[in-house]
Amino acid sequence: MRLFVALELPAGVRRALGELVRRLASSGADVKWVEEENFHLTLKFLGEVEPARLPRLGEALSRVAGETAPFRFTAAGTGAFPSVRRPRVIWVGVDRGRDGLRELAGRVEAALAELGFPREDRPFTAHLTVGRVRSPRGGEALVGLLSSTAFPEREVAVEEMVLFQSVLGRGGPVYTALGRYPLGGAGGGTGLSAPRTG
Ligand code: 2AM
Repeated sequence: MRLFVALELPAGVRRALGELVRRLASSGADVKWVEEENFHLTLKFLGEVEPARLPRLGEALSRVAGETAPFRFTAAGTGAFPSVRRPRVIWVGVDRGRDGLRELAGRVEAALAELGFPREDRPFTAHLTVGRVRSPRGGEALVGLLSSTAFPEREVAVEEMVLFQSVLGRGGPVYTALGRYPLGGAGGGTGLSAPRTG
């Protein structure tokens, strides 16, 4: 199963990201834009995972979430990796709350490293991916729009982490929440790590 750990975004923020995508897409550039229901903030990409590892994975995520107090971040501004002039991944950035996100991602990484999941070789940079460039076609118009299009600040309350399964298909990926892990010790999470009995 192809898995990743992420934060969901409220519908209002996803709508605002969808509007941004419509504006950027008017460039006609060859970009695979993220569907409105799919916007999220990735904390850790796991890749292919044996289903037998799910219970321990759920326990680890539940523990990390329980040890982390809820916090807020703001999404603001647009940018691209590796740079706005040579965009490959187009994103909306994080302004306030960046440290909290980095810390949470670091705890997830450390807990999963104990279970044998490899660490990232790149440092964590909080971002909300809105599109992935497929070819250079229309790139100039896109670069122009990227530098002139703002994404006004939006606040997001982080109250739970979500373990998602990603199924890749012709129409794009379909993400399904396998487990939800409330922050701040509000319980053992739902889904994979339902409270144990006995
Ligand atoms: P992103 O964080 O830049 O959006 C599901 O595929 C999520 O995991 C995506 O949001 C994606 O990038 C993130 N991700 C991180 N590393 C990945 C990789 N090597 N392959 C696919 N997705 C990856």
